Formats: sequence, C-alpha cells, structure tokens
Amino acid sequence: MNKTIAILVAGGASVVAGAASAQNLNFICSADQAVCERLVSEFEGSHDIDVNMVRLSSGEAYAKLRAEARNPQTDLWWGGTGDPHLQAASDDLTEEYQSPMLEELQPWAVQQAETSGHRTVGVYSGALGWGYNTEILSEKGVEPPRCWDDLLDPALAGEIQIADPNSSGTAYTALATLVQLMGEDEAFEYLKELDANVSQYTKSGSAPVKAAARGESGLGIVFMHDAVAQAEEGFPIEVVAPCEGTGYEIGSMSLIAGAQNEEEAKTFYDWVLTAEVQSILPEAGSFQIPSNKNAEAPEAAPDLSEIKLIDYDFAEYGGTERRSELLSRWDSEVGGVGN
Ligand code: S7P
Repeated sequence: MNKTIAILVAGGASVVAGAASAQNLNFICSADQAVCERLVSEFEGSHDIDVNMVRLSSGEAYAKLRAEARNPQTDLWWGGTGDPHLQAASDDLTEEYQSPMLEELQPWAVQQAETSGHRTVGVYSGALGWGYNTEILSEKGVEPPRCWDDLLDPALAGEIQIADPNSSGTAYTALATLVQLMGEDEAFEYLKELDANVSQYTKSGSAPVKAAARGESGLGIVFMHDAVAQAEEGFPIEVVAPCEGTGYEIGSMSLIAGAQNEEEAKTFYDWVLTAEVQSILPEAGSFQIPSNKNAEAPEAAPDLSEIKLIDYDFAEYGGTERRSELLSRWDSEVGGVGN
C-alpha cells in the first residue's frame, strides 16, 4: 500500500511530487502462523498501514525484545502466553496503554492489564492438556492417558512430544503448572521421569500435536485448543484435560516501549480487541476463548468451566526471577541431559 502524492497542476495534468512513506507497523505475532496471517490480511484490508509481521514463539519474542531494548525494531507484540508478556512488562520493555476497548473485556483480561500496570492486556485464554492420536495408541494397545500420572506409563516410551520451555510459552506454562500442582522438587522429579517417554522437545508449542496428528508421534502436550484445531481438521486426535487439574494461559498483547510506529500500533491494538475481529479468528483455526465479552467463542473451544483449573499465579510465574530460575533448572536437570 505504498502511497505516492500526486499534485494537480494547471491544465489538470498531475505530476508525482514524491513518495510519501507509507504507515508501517512492525509486528511480532506469537500465535499460530495461519492466525497471524489472517490478522495481517484483515488489518491491511481495512487500514492504510503496511504490516511487517514475524511469527515467533513466546520465549523467542521476549528474547528478541530484550536484545533490541536500546533500539526497538518492534512496535507491537500480539499473542503468545501471558507469562513472558508480564516479564517484558516488569523489565520495562513494554509501554503502558489503556485502550478504550478495556471496558468490553472479560475480567481476566483486565486483571492481566492491571497486574502489569497496563503494560500488557489479555487477548484470549485457554487451558493446557494434550492431544493423542487414537489410532497410534490403540495399535500399541495403550490405555488413553487421562491424568498427568498416566503420561509416565512405559508403554508411551518415545511417543510424547512437548516443546522446550525456553522458546515456547506453552511449554513454560506446562512447567509452571506442574510446579504449582505438585511442588517444585516433585515437578522436576516428574519431568525427569517423563523425559524417558519424550522423543523430542520442539521449538514451537503447538508442534507436538501437529506431529501426533500426522502420525509421527502418539501424543503432544499442548494447549487443548491447539489439539482441537487438529481434530477439527479431521485428524484422529482426542483432546484431554488432565484429571489432577491443569494450568491455563491468558494470551496477551503488548505495545513496545520506544516503538517507532506508536500510533499505528495503538490503532492495531484497539482494532484487535474488538468483538468483530476476535469473532473471525476461529475461521483461521483459533479455538481459544476470546477476551472481548461480545465476541463469539468458537463452538469447539474447550469449556473452561468444565475443566479443573489450578489457581495459576500469573504475577509470580510471569516474574523475571521465577521464570529465569525455573528455566535454568529445567536446562540443567531435564533439557540439557542426554537430549
Ligand atoms: O497456537 C495458539 C497458541 O497455542 O500459541 C501460543 C503459544 O504460546 C505460541 O507458541 P509457543 O508455545 O511456541 O510460544 C498460545 O498463546 C496460543 O494459544
């Protein structure tokens, strides 16, 4: 959408006086690629702003923002789990902004904003669980796992994938969930045992269930809505909410401190919080609960009121100290050991 300025001169002829720089938006998107692309095309189709989008997992996005803190190249970060958004807020990497759309948002989305001093806001929510390939598990004669404990079954050796919590917000949510559910030492014992069944720690959070859908592995520990997306595409995936209870995310959005295109970023920020925009995302395979109270939740979205949710402490687990501590313990006791 580059614009040129045409000036009318005497006689009705026009000359091109010079290229006006188009309005731009440098945008990190941390949800699924198809959802990110849909957002960009809807936004560009309705605004005179060019979007440069890069899709990064939540932990990668946080690392990029930290690396460019002195010379920000990003204007807006949408999607991805709330913990690294909160960490970016506490590191002053993001800017305070109170959108006029706040009054239309669910209490959990506003709570996310208040926890961060309005440096981030909730855009969707979803619970953690897993999706398993019904054909693979039945061929192997494995009882479908319903509880975290069932994932330790030796019959599942090599059949489980989960992402690396350093890059993936999904996997960090899993790590923080297990710590809150079991206690820290017990959670690390559990993760070390689980490691015997894990074939791969992927970079992206939803990759494990995509692999299960394609029959490359038996089960992926992911957000339940990402497993639903595969089932809705017709893959033999069954979605599970763990019986002991589970954690959840408040997917978030943040305006970057020192953004070069702050006005454009605010335009996107307000637009993406509208019910109209949030209601079209399921068409691109997004099955989370939207944060706008007037947006329609997709029919296939897991009903959070029917899932045993833990009281996830976003302030603590999104805090810089706690997140760094858990990630380095994971590196030394789980991820970096024999993988
Ligand atoms: O696919 C949607 C979704 O699960 O992706 C986000 C996720 O954190 C991004 O992937 P990473 O785990 O690789 O960071 C979630 O916020 C979102 O619900």
